[in-house]
Amino acid sequence: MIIVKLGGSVITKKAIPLTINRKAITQLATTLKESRLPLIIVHGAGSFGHYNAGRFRIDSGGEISNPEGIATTRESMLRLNLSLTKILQEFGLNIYSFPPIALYRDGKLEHHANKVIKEIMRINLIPLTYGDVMLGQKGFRILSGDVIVRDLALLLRPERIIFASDVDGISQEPRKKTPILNELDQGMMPKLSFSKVRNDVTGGMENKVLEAMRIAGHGIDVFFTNGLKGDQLMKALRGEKDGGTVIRGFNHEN
Ligand code: IP8
Repeated sequence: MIIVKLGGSVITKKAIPLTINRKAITQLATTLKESRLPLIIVHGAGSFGHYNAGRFRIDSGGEISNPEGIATTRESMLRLNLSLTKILQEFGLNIYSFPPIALYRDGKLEHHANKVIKEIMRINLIPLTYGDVMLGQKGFRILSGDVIVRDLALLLRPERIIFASDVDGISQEPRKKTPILNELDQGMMPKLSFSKVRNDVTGGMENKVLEAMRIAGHGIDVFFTNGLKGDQLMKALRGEKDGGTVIRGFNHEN
């Protein structure tokens, strides 16, 4: 099983509020279908959820109590999820979509998520969930798709994780356009710099890399790949060379 995070930077037009990137989703759908791999898909918020969360000054920092902000952000995530589900379905990917609240209780991924996901996959359906505004241990919070990916990875122990965004991988200094790293390890973390992202309430690439390091610490390989480039994404899905930047799993526990 492989967990794929489809970043908002791929599936939406970042600069245009509430607009999907149909061309990119179509391309993604083709590659995912061709891969014939058992997938779990998590998607991000892009110019839907991040746009509305920004508008209502909601961020991932703490409890959110603005009902209009919650309702509007959530509605935009449902819209994005439906558009994505429809296109993936048109390409023959049989999606079973659900909000993350179906798997969480008190802000923690429930053990029963294991059974739910495995039952969905047993009959070749593809589980699809997404970053959302969700009831946590104390009130509503933004739950990033990256955190869902980490939680699912630790529970389900997939073969590998793919973070697909609009860049080819991780570079040491993106502002200076230094080359993409083939591999990244813990020791290199302090040397990395991240460019500031506008309209992102969950921490952008920096947060993704931190979550990825945590996942890799459980012995699972994590790839950062370009979801806009079919060949690169396919290599990452297959765990091959040139699939972007890889963080190799360490401290194998099994
Ligand atoms: O784009 C954020 O999810 P992410 C979810 O995966 C919302 O970090 C609602 C902004």
